[in-house]
Amino acid sequence: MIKTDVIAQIAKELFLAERHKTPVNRFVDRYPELDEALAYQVQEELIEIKCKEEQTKRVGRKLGLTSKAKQIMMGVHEPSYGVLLESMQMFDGEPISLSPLIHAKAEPEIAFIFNKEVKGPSVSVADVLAATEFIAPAIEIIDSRFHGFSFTLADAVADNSSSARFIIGDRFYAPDQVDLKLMGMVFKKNGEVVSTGAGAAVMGHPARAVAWMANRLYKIGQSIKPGEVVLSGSLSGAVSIAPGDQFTASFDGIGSVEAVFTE
Ligand code: OOG
Ligand code: MG
Repeated sequence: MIKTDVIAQIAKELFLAERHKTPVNRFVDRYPELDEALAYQVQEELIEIKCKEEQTKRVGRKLGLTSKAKQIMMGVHEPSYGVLLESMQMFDGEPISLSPLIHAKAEPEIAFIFNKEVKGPSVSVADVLAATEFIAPAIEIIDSRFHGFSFTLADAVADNSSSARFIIGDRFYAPDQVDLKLMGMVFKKNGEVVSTGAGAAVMGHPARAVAWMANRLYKIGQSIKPGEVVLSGSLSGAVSIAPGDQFTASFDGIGSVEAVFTE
């Protein structure tokens, strides 16, 4: 099969897997040519389809697999990134329906909101912070379109890094108000602590993950744009969700964000 056909085929299958809530098998076995570079092209195609079919638009990006906890959990050794769409955004405390999702999991994350462009090739932690207008607590809801969350890095990249929904806390903070590296985090499910962590769990500093992505985006002629939001990746392992569950991610100095789930 020629490359453009492979890209179109995988993107279509992933789109339909999400729409019909029918998970698929990983693609690397069927398409050995699916490497990371090709997978990012599939992701672009998938986002194009979703924007058109769901009448939505891009609002930012997400990092994935930036913490050791997540890399060990998923058996990969490198981060990934994906696109956040307006249709994925939910509000703090707003009930989130699980019915469109296959096997959703929740992750505590730190969100960055930019008011300047962040463009590679040599973006540093300081550059990211200088372009950040606000940071805020966030919860990401991931949902792999692969059976049992079983995938290689390339598969997950094609699947837009398992993006499904995200919630950003209502209160925004200037990035210099806190030490993002040392910032403590407590993640609770139904009032019980399910994980704890610090900002440094994300590649030593959450802004380092964002810098990594900006430098990767540069290689394909892209950048983080002013106004975009970036989720810097989970500080701990992802936690399964059932209807009725309530999650709170609390961060030292920037408050908390809540996610509640219904059928
Ligand atoms: C990939 C996405 C991981 C994170 O924050 O690490 C991710 C996955 O584990 O399905 O969003
Ligand atoms: Mg995440």
